[in-house]
Amino acid sequence: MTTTVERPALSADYDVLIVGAGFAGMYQLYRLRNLGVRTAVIEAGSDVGGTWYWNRYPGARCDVASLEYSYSWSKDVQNDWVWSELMASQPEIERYLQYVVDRFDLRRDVLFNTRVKSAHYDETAKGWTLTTDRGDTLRAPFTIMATGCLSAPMLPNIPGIDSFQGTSVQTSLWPKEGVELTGKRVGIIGTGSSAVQAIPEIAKVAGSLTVFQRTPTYTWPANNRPLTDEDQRKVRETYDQLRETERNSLAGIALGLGGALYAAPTTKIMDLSEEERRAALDQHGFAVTRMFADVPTNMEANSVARELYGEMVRRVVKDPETAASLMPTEHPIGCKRAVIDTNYFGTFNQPHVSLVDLRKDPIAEITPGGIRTASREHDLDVIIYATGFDAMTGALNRIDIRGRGGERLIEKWADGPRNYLGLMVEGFPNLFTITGPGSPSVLSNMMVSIEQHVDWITDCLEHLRSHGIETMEPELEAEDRWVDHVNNVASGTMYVAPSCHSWYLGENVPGKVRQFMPYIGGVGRYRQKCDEIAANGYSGFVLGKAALAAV
Ligand code: NA7
Repeated sequence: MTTTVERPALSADYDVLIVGAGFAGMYQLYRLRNLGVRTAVIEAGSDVGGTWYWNRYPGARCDVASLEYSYSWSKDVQNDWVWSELMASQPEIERYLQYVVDRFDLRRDVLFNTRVKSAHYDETAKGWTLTTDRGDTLRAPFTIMATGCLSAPMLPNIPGIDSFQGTSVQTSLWPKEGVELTGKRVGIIGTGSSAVQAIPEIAKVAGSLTVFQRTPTYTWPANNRPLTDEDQRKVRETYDQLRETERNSLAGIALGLGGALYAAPTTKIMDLSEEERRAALDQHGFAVTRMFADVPTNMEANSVARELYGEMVRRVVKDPETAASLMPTEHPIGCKRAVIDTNYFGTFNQPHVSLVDLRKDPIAEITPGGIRTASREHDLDVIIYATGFDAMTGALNRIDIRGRGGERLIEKWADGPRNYLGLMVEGFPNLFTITGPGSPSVLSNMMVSIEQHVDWITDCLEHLRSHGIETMEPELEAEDRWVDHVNNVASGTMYVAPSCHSWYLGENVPGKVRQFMPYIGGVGRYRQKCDEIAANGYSGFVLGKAALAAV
């Protein structure tokens, strides 16, 4: 159920402002309301959902099992909500959040259809002033950015992009009313996760589908399926234990319901003979390239896995030229975020689906009638841009955020994001970032990381209140140490291999400095560090008036 809400009247007395009404913003609101903290949430969309509000393209689906990609903080919700599939689709996830929000009456504190334009720290008032595109000015001592990691959509800079006379649409800004694709000549630019999910679904209805691919993608079968009563019963019996395992795990995932995709490998591909590798390929298909411990760490093992992957692509895709184009050759397995799919490669066997390999035949321009590549014009009715996001920092940098002395966050982060624990930035007191760069965030089950951050921030705010502390920000040294630590744990992994270019490294955004942004140390280890720091009286942070005056 989606309830239309009146815009709540603004107050002059907020304690905390939250930006974003996705899963993070809604749980944060719930926690703060229970503490009696006066809170408003500002949200650009017309309803809750965040990522799951904006990304409603055909085939949009979560890649973590629904029984795990769900709130753990309400036993009632956990017991009452029944997921229909192993991995939930966007409509189901959106319905779930709406159900939670209705159940706890959370909408009444949200200003929908309102985008935050600026957030400035006022040193005299010791608080934040936010302005919006609706002309609002809101003030509060604390601001929490729940703005998401993949929420600043990117449009490519292609000549003629505005000249197209047909329908142009971005997967990340898919209209609620849908897009008419039936029988149409559809072109899609991009082959990242969004496109890989959308392509098989669009092919079911489009008259023709042309995929414009710059970089081929490693993708693994999702093996999605309806959840059985037995699945549900098993998980419900041990839910508490399961959630605890998630919290102390590497990626916030405990069940491994996705099969080999989520199992922690122990054996090494380099220990297998050629015959054994082939046998494994015959038995497990694409999954074989995710089943060995040395593939993510050893380039030779990675090359072996890539050969097997190529063999699988050739087995599925009938046209040899298309198969060759679909096989990633330039980057190792494990460099980019793992994509999962349902019949992605098989879709290219359909006669009305074609692939344009932009490495051989680059886009020259968008024309009124379609897309012109170096070799020819492709006439289209619809162009879909599945061209990604300015990840992790984009949503923050698109707001004019200024801290002490008017310092701009975008300038502080000109050489890459710097913060402490991914939670707070030196020079920007009383500003929290949920799942910010430098935290496990996109390398984990987001729900686990969101809950951990919200709980930590809420405990922190309680601590500040009960100790009469007005301001909090990281020490510069603590921030520097954390940034070094984040970089050190990533070094030596495929994520930062010289041949790897990914949105984790910010390399999809022109001018963005190459820096591995998420924390790869694991959610369990990270939680432990955050808890230790809190238990030590928030070591590494400067607390209170007197200390700040000396900064
Ligand atoms: P991604 O994974 O960043 O994919 C974007 C795709 O768009 C990728 O294939 C890009 O190719 C392509 N792209 C971007 N600009 C262009 C231009 N100018 N020409 C051609 N192709 C272009 O974004 P997604 O939305 O698919 O997925 C993001 C995350 O969301 C995903 O990892 C999940 O966590 C959920 P490139 O690789 O840059 O050559």
